[in-house]
Amino acid sequence: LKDNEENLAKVIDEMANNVAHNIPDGSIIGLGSGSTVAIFVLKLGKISENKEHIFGVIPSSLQIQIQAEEVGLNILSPKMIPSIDITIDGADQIDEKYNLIKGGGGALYKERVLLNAAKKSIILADESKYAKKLCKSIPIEVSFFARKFVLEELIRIGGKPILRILDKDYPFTTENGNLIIDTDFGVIEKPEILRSEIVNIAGVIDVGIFIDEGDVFYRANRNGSIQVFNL
Ligand code: A5P
Repeated sequence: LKDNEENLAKVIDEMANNVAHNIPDGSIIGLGSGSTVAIFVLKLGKISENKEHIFGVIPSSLQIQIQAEEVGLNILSPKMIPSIDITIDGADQIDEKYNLIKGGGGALYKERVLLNAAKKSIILADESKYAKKLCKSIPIEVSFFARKFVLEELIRIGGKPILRILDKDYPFTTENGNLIIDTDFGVIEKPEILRSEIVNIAGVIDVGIFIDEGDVFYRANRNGSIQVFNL
């Protein structure tokens, strides 16, 4: 099993490297969050080391901003968001229609903004993320004020909501100062409809179901292959 995981890690590394090398010089890049994007950031840092290649990046979280700063990337202000050329992001799950579950790290709100603003969005994931249908818990960002109301509404529409809690019972808070309610809906047959049902609950800031957000999907496989799906 360990060999298997090491193998997959190598393929993810290669995928991130390929994507980084294909980013045009001078691009303004939106950065999602998570471990896969962190590997991409490392590769981008390597490329820009020789100073011949300049990239500006706009991170979706402190997690990825710290990584980007470490490798010397040029961090741009959010006022540059309308000029993003490419956003690179990961995902928690991808269904066969390329709908996504995102928000495992709680960065869904800013990730959605960066994905929407970009001229082109690229999603990087390994084979474990790909599924026929979405079935993981959906991260839902809610205000503290509305949390109990939203929790009850989520139960009413058929979900099993759990407030995201850290060690020692501290609530997880997003960078926007909100809470996350992870909600299990079992196998999701109609992600678009479920998404709009949840978004319409007062107090919901954002929902980790992403429809039509990616243009290109990369898939790193254990057998060493890398697949690219252009939508
Ligand atoms: C962050 O909030 C999520 O949307 C990430 O895209 C997701 O958790 C992917 O992270 P990994 O690349 O670590 O799986």
